[in-house]
Amino acid sequence: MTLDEATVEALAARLLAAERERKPITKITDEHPHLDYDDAYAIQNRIRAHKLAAGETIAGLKAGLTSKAKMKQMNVAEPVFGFMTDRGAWPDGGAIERDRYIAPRIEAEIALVTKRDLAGPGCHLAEVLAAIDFVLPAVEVLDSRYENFRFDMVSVVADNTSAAGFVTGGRPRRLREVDLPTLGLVVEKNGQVVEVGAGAAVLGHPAESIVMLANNLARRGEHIPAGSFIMTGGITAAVAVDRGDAITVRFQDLGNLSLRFA
Ligand code: OOG
Ligand code: MG
Repeated sequence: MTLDEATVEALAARLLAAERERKPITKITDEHPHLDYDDAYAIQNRIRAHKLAAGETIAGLKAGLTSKAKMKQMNVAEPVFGFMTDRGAWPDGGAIERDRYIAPRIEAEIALVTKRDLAGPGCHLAEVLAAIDFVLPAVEVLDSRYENFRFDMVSVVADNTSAAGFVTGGRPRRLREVDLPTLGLVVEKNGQVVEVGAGAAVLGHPAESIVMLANNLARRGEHIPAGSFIMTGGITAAVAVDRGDAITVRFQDLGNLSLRFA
């Protein structure tokens, strides 16, 4: 930890204002080059506290930068963790307000819902598999509060990993009904296929994201409560979207999700 409490609060306020006013800022490591993960998660926690105080509720947890496609696109090398609130929940088949965002992108993910508490340290894959209640498809809406999505690992953690919204629904399945590593998906934008992928792109098995999340939370004195909705990370590179764009993601075994930006 390199920052004092007042600086953590000031940086959280700056990111919240960027989100609210849709005015992107430069990455915070330009000004604080020695910022570490503890600082970054402390800023993210302050953002969470402000959102909860404003009446938003936690809708789920997320892992990001868990696939090579995403790490390459964003030029960073390690998974990051964040949260979603109810304000970002958009209905399947509905219209998303483009003007809520600065420069939205979408990405296809496999989401999992847990039925038991999961706590690190030492959380492992078998424990996570035993705790999964069901599997469902998800599309995440990303929006960086940094200009042109230009950030590094700690800056993006402070910015709640670019979390901005999500769509879920489709055809939920029990874990035994699907094979997550070979589960395929096709991302279409305005009727054209723009990305294809399969679950194994995410750490070999999307449930590994939850292992890492549980162990990461343990370092911060937190755990994954039973009943959590967790997005395991973009399988393919994220796709830029603008007003008028329609997205459909076809998931093997999990149905389709569609959204349009209006
Ligand atoms: C950071 C968030 C990454 C994912 O699924 O990889 C993420 C970003 O790419 O802006 O959510
Ligand atoms: Mg994501």
